[in-house]
Amino acid sequence: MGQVCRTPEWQALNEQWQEQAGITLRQRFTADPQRAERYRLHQAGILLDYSKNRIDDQTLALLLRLARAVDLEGWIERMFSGQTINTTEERAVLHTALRNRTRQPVWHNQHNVMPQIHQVLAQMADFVTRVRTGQWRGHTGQPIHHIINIGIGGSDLGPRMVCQALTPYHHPHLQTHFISNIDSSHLHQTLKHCTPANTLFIIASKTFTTQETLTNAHAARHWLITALGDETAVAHHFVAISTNSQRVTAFGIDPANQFRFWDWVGGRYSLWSAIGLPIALTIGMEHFEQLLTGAHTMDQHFRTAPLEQNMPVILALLGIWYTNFGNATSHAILPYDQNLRSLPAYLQQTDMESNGKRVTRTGELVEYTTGPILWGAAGTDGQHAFYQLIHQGTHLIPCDFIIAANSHNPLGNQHQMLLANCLAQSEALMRGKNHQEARQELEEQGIRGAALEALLPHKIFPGNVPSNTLMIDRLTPQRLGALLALYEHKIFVQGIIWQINSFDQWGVELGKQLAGVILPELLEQQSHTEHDSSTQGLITAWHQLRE
Ligand code: G6Q
Repeated sequence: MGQVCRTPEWQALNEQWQEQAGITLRQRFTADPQRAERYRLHQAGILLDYSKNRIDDQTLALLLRLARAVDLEGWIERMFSGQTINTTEERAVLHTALRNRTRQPVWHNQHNVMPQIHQVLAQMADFVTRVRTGQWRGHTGQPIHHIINIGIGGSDLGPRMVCQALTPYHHPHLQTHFISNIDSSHLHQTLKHCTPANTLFIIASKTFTTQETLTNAHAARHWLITALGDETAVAHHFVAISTNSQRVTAFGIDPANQFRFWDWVGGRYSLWSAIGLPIALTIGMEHFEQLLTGAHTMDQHFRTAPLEQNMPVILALLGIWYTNFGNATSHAILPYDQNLRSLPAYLQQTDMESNGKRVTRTGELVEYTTGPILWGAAGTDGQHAFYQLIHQGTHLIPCDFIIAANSHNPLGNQHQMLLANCLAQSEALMRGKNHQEARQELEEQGIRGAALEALLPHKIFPGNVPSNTLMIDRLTPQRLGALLALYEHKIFVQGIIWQINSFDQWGVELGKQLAGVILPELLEQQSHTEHDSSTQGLITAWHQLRE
């Protein structure tokens, strides 16, 4: 079909943006008292209010036409049915099979993948029970109290964020830690809190070749053996999650302690697989399965709902509207929930690694903007930090507000205060404060004349900042599963519209190659090769500074 920006559907949206530019959100709400009811969806326990967006029925219809022009419905089916849609790695994309809670088979190369998924889930369930009940003993016969996941990127961010999000479900006697950084401070500062006899290491790596993970794993192994004085201790304190069992065995981990997953699970989509083992250990297998169920409910909705009523599709199209027609370059994720404070970092990887691409699936340079910069923080903290720029800066930043109706830890009126802040912010961003309102406010404060005129421009808020609000009843494993699947599918839809492959990550591979070139020079195992003067200068400076 050529580049999507050359289609009549794209052109029509361009014109629509220009025509609608003068209509503010405030005007839209005044003109239509039913607006909130019309632009609202409720699925998988998530209420999405998308009425505070710069849209009307015609804009939505045009966006949906664009989605149909790129055959979105066909691509959804291609993903769910295991076709090789990750073409640069020649892989299917089947993370949805990992949370398939039906008896329906899922085919990959004429082979039903469900039996192997169930087999690993059963292996996880058995292991989780043994660790959580204290039946699994360390080398010296003591139960496990510390679980340390060693992994990075997709083998770290998902489980780390989910464990934090589901803090109220934690086992009382198990503490879970995550080590990802090659910086030895990460390992050192974590091990300081752990006793070797009570510590279980999970080495999580799809490829089992990642420098950071393997280096930290070897250091952890050394720490354990030094403390317990016996190499055979490894069998009681190390398990691995990988697609590469040969390398895991070579590391010295007993095949009985290996948990498998498959190349059709992308790293950043892998928390639903055995990579979720630290989650299951921390919150229990039953809760882990509820997480899968929540995601599955969203999967079914995404696969079967008409595009007009399809929550991931609507969120994706709104993003396209601002990125490609409104020139927005970033998108803020604002959870009003302390336990979701790592959600922005997690979604940063899911979204930016998936859609941070500059060529189409067929290798042409794209002639339009693709994935936005995702960022954000827990809402109330953000209000005292960066919200200023969203309210009165010069960038258009669409926002997602996320809030649970009920707290796991109610205290006085604090949850109502949290909710009030969340709702007030999205309302203020939508309405703004116009010239007249700002003037009146200053007059009411007794400010007059030149002082008023000087202050007035600073007190005006343009408003018209678009936002979505996602509300759930409570942050349970099931709701979290649905929320994460919602964002995964949103990203997929945007990738299809941008005609890119959302499932490869060649940019990550580059980093993996480059570090290996300079290291031997720092270790002085190899004489210096040619570098640019900056890199060379920094290497020389390091040699001078090192103690
Ligand atoms: C995710 C990426 C990347 C990956 C890490 C860790 O989609 O591929 O973040 O997860 O580089 O890779 P391993 O799991 O192979 O160690």
